[in-house]
Amino acid sequence: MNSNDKKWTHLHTWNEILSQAEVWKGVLQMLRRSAPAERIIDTSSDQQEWLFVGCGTSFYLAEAAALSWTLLTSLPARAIPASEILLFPRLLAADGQKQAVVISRSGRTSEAVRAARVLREELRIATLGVTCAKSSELEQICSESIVLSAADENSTVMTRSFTSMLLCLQFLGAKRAGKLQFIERMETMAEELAPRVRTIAAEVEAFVHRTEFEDYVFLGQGPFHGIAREAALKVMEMSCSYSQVFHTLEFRHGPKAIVTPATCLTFFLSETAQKEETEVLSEMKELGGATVAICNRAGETIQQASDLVIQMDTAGDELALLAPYTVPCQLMGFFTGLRKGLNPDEPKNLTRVVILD
Ligand code: F1P
Repeated sequence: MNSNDKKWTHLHTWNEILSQAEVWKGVLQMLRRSAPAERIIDTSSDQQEWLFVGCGTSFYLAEAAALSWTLLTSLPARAIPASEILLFPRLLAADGQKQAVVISRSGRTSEAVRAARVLREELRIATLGVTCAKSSELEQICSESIVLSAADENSTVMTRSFTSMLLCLQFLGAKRAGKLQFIERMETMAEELAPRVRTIAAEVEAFVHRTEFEDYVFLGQGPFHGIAREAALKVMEMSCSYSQVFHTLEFRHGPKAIVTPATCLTFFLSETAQKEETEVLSEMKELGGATVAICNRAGETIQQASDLVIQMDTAGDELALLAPYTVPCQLMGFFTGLRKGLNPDEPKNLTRVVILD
């Protein structure tokens, strides 16, 4: 039975997940001509600390973007939830120059908009808005904004908006660092992944239908930790399943106590630390957990220790793997939600935008 006969092909979330690689290609082409992107790079100085700000999925995006930024530019960067800026503004020590990036698909999330206003108007910090919505409050407040309207979604949960805004920030970091080869590698990755997304979807769908789990753990180091946090949120939002996140090697220090055959452990394997991360993967398999390895290319050890292996098999730089690594877990949340009789387009308890009084 092909996917056209399946009952979910009309869902916004399904079509938005499937469209990602094509949207990435368009976003990267647009950024090559983006005047705001040029201005931000030209006006930022070398002494700045970069603050990446968001809520929910957009905060986990901020985490992946901040570590990507430092690895690309060698500049200090950190991610902070918008709420922390509002509740504990003294966390933003006054010392040193800062540049802020506020991320919000809708550009309307109350905490994100309020944080942008505090940053720009009270703390006098230059603030870039990154959003998918046209003419938003965020865009009106920020000194510069990049609007990725092609990545916007009808769905409540964020999928292609997450990966596209992440690629946008990695593009800016590479541009800031003069690493134009990295931009070409992102473009190559998007070209190579476009024909593979449906295959990955079929692999994840089959895995979800042959297994059933009580809880989920997502493990990643370095910039992959932000991806692990987003993966956990996708599974929580779309399937109402209990998910936890740890730095991969941290899982040995106590949390592994929870491992049973009903625990699904997903490993986001970096290139830098793949040996050490794969050792944890093998140990958790020996403990009896169910294991999923998301990697670029899987050697024999990874294959033997995994119940499911999703390989990207792309020539891209390690940081170019962050966006495609997110796709299998968007699909894990999607298919697990369907199997539990839920509708990923209408996630329980959630609204598309959190607006506070
Ligand atoms: C942020 C967010 C999403 C979440 C839900 C509610 O939205 O928290 O991460 O999945 O849709 O809104 P935004 O600020 O990026 O528009």
